[in-house]
Amino acid sequence: MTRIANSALRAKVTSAAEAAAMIRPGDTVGMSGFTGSGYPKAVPIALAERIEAAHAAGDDFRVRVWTGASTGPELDAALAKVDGIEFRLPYNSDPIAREKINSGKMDYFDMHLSQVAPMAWQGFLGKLDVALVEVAGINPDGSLIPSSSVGNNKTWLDRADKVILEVNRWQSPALEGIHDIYYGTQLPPQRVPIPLLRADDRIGSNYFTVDPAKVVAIVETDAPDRNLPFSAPDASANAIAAHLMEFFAHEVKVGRMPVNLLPLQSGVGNIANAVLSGLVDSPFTNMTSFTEVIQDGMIDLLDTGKLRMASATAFSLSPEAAARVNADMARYRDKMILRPQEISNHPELIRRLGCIAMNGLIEADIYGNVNSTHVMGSRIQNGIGGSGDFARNAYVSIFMTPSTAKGGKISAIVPQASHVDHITQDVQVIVTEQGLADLRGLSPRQRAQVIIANCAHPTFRPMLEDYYARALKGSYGLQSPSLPGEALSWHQRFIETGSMLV
Ligand code: 0RQ
Repeated sequence: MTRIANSALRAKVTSAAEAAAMIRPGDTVGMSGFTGSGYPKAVPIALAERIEAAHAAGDDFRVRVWTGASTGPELDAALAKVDGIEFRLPYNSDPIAREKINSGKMDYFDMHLSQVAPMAWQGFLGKLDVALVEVAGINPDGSLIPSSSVGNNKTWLDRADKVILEVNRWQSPALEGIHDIYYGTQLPPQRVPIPLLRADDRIGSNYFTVDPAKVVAIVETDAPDRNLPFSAPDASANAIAAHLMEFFAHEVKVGRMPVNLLPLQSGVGNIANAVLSGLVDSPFTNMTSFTEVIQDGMIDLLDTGKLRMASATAFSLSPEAAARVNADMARYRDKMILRPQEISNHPELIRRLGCIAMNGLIEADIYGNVNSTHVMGSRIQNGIGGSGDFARNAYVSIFMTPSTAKGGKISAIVPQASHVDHITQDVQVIVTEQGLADLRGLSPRQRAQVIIANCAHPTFRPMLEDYYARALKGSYGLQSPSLPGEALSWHQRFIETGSMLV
């Protein structure tokens, strides 16, 4: 049965190939999709086929792609494989697109996720030609039932000249009512406070509105969201989770956090998911989350009743968890809210609610500068995503990582970060399987001692101690002692020998 209840819009149903034919070379296309959910699944593949045929005929055909965050293989991989993406923002985790970016074939603008919609409205990103958005259904009045992610869809639908919709029957009809689409954002000088005081407040509508005259094509699909499964927590992830549970208990004991903690934000990746699993066995109850993605671990927490509600912009579920949640959406719907990412990640709201931010890192230096994005300072892994939105504005900003990477050849704690996403002021706690460094109120020299002692792997700790001792003697200044000629030599050694070890 069709999910398009508006007859005028139903008349616009067409094939994916015909819809893709409406996208021109050089167009900027705002696509739905956030961490493998709610992305269009048919038109990008048809567009990739068109691009491949154009390239075979010797024609240049590439598009500029804006999304919410990462998407699925039918979008990023399909288009990247045929060299169809000229420019991409604001976040990518697809391996094929990553390879194109790192080989210089694709331009990538890695942005704070909360800033994408405002910058689009401010006109800083250029013109948006087409919105290509997956929805779960269309109401008789033409309003749209959002899908399993909200992302920047409201902004794409409002800003684009043309709109192409994919109506996906695979999405649970019970998604209707889970969304909270806030239409009150303004540009300065008209901007007003956002009236959200608690993580579970609803301040908007269940639906998107769209000008029906802009809708040029509608494609019906029946295809699952495709997220990668999480790996089961290993000993290292469990140790990190245990250190954090101890930290939370201590914060409650000394009166710096309430017994049900504060709204949790949990980043992408296996470690973040493992920490959520750690909270399942914790004494904390009646928790809330104000975050950007709902992962498997958060579903487990909701199932135990320890988490009362989760606010986010998207699901980021393994295939098993997605099937489980989809089958029972009517029950989960009352405990979840999906918002536009400019609201889920809004600095004003994160600061007001006092979120506990927990994000992954690639490397941290001995002063607590964090690199979340660039391996060896130059090769993009994913992007900053929402980590900056949360880290700078959180009540307490926590970063976590195993102390080594690539089978122990790389230390996650280094003399100097090879790229900095989060400056020391935005990093209050670092935790590895070795231990936790509480950096609040510490000077750079005090931070260095705690980070080396508590977080570094025993193999690399003496090397860091040796570097720091020599920096204390030979540094140009002693606020943050450093030896510039040596500080990045660990990275250079890895590039040359495949290991940071001497
Ligand atoms: O590489 O996939 O080739 O094995 O990085 O690392 O250990 O699986 O860790 O899944 O927790 O991801 C920072 C990438 C951590 C993530 C990062 C290599 C490692 C592996 C993944 P392989 P792990 P996680 C809001 C929050 C930025 C965005 C963010 C991230 C791969 O947390 O993208 O926080 N964060 N968003 O081997 C070389 C090192 C390394 C390293 C790890 N020091 N050197 N390689 N790796 N450390 C949510 C959103 O924004 C949507």
